[in-house]
Amino acid sequence: MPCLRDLDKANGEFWVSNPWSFSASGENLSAYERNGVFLNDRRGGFHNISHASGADNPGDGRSAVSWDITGDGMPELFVRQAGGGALVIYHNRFPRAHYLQLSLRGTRSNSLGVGARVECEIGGLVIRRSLFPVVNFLSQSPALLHLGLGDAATVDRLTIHWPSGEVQRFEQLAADRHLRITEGTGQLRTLSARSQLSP
Ligand SMILES: [Ca+2]
Repeated sequence: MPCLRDLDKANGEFWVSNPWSFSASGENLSAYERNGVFLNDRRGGFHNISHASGADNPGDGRSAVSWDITGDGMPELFVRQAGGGALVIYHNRFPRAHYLQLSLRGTRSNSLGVGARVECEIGGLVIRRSLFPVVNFLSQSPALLHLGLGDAATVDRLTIHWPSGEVQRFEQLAADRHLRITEGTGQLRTLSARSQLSP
């Protein structure tokens, strides 16, 4: 397909007939703008930790999702870039914190519990999450919740508000495991626990 007009190369315009060849041709839609990573300071603000994270590469980032593939309770970051190229996986090397992973199994609600609201109480702090698997360009996170608990090794109270309207509560749950909770049964099943062998 031909270029429709003259290019203003002085202002950075360029043309490629096949956008999927960007990485091979060395072109970049975002003018090599570096990816950004921001850390929630829990006081309503964010710290720019892009450089310190190591994830500030200049690729044409199009999607970012996370999941813990090393089994240590610390989610990895997956970044996919336009024009093909490598799927970049950033290993999470932040200091270890306690966590709880939740899989929901609906009976009256949908089978994966999508749309459920979860409240997790630890030491007077309430963490609120909704189960909506993150969907980016050609990517999606698992239909699970990952709750970072900081220094708390126990969850004081966990409340599940199912899409059906049912509410379940659990008290004094040990952290650092992946739980499956089934709607309406009060059933908790530990699917996995933090691996002692993972780096
Ligand atoms: Ca990990």
